[in-house]
Amino acid sequence: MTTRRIKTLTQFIVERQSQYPQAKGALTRLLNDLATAAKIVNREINAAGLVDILGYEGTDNIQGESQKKLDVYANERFIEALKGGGECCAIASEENEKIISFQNEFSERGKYVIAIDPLDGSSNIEANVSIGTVFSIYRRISEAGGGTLEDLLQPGVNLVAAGYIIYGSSTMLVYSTGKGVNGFTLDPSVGIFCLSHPDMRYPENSQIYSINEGNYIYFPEGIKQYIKYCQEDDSSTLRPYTSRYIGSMVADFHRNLIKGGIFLYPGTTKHPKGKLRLLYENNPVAFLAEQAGGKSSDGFRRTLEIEPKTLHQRSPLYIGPKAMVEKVEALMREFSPEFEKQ
Ligand code: AHM
Ligand code: MG
Repeated sequence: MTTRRIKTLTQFIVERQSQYPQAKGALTRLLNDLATAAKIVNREINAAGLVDILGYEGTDNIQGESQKKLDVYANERFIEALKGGGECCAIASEENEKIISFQNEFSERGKYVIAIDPLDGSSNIEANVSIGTVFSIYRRISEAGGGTLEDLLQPGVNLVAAGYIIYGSSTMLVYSTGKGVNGFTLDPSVGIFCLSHPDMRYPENSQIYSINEGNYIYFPEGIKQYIKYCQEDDSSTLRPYTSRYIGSMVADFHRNLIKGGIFLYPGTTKHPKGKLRLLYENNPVAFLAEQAGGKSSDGFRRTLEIEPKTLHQRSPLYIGPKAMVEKVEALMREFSPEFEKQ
């Protein structure tokens, strides 16, 4: 019987770091801080059915959406871990209107800032459906002290690393530092993330499309055309595609990365910029998609090149294998050019 050697997340990032003699281990520690918070959040999510933690917290987040207790809990755990870890000097979170700048004994040392959605897809919590945490890591551009808004309003092309944690039938941490995408599954018996999905790439033959078709009536004509395209019969291009939509962006993205598919959250006639937030939802997955051989776009522009103007700005998202995203872009240019200016 042969046994495969287990590689833990910590071993993996230390090994990677040793390839860069100038690296001082700050990013390694930062990723470890995120992994630690993820394990605590994971424990709470798993226990959510058992303890009285489900339900509305009673406060609204800055988007006017009701927060659930677990959103608040996850937000606190990630902030706490990052603040205590000392490598991060500011955080932008979906749950906080303004940035949280760390003015503490570490703020001189912290070289990085993080934009995070601590619990994405939270409307799925009560239904025991997969949810996630998604994060972007940038190098600070301000000189010293606590991080600033300017540090966080960087375009995705400046990302140093990005990733997500998916709390699903198993819990996984997937991340990239710009050298491919690697996935680690949490072994709950010992509380350690182990490398399970090395060098993740979109598969050759992709045939899934993921979109909330309930909003069809408000979609740009280009997207209506794309949905029609997905549903046509053409065996040479593996159509009709299969439709899959969880309603948790992290989980939809993760499934599509493994099985091959495009995720779409369009701008609509009611909300031309769509729903998802550029800094802590679109950019991190766009970074991962590109690292996995795919593409991400707002229909006209590469997601990572969009210049952020505000912390919580929204942007349409079309993300997946290159050919699929390019088909959407072609149809948007042909049928909905007015959305380029939105
Ligand atoms: P949230 O951050 O408030 O949880 O909202 C983001 C979520 C995404 O995970 C998901 O893709 C999308 O909202 C689903 O929206 P809709 O219900 O409009 O399809
Ligand atoms: Mg959220």
